[in-house]
Amino acid sequence: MGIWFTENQTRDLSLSFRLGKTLRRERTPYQDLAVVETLQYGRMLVLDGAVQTTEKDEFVYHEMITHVPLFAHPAPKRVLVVGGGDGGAIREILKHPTVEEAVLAEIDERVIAAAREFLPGISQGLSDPRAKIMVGDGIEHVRQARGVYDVIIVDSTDPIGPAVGLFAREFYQSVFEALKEDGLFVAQTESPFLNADLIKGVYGNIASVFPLTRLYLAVVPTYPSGLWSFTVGSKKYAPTEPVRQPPEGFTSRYYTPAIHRSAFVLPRFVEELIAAGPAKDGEASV
Ligand code: AG3
Repeated sequence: MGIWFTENQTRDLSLSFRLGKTLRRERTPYQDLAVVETLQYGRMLVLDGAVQTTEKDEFVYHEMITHVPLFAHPAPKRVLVVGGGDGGAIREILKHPTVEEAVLAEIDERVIAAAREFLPGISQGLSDPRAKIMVGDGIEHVRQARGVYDVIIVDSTDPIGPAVGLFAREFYQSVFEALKEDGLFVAQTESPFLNADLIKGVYGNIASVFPLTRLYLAVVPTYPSGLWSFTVGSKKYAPTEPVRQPPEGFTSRYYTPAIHRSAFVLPRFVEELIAAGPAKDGEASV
């Protein structure tokens, strides 16, 4: 039978992976961290029992959380990733030649260290000269930044533990102020099957701060339900259309300009989830 890792995705649903070696297991100041070999999906990073990324399906999430907002912007130069210490989002951002600086604000230095050591294909971008790594509280960093970023990407864990504040309206207000006048941002916003109330609340919160709010979907097999959502808040550019062609030499495995457009085409039940409009005070689920 071997050894299995099981993520309890809800009280009533689990996903199990047969394991090879456990490469790292530690209690960091913020969370329980593990890097394990799975036989199905390659190496996997787990934080507080929740699958963060695997070698075999990380490309979907990292390409979609970055290239959708970046190709909606005519010339992104300064990009911030909040969370995302594995470096996958940074690797993708650096595929855009307009980008001069890709800043990573990760609270847990041990995540960066584990990714550098055991997930080199994901973390490779962290050693690029255009990548700037800041170990610290992303909420504080965003609060102190004013009108400096073209794109902000919130690559957080689930809204429990250290990430709770990243789903709150006050945070989206700080994100708005940290962006340039034509900036846009995206946050990973969980599964429409399993986190409907969260999506409703977050969508409403973002829509109460940004003039343009849109939600898009991608398939991430190792995340709960496999159908994952991302929510964009934009000051000026419609996020639904790429405004540039992929640059010379650009490679991707999931993202294409057609996928960009189609990701915003939503199933009826997801449309209905976000149709309610901005949540009233006290109504947001977080
Ligand atoms: N961050 C989103 C992971 C959420 C998955 N949730 C779960 N397994 N319960 C991924 C970070 C990758 N850079």
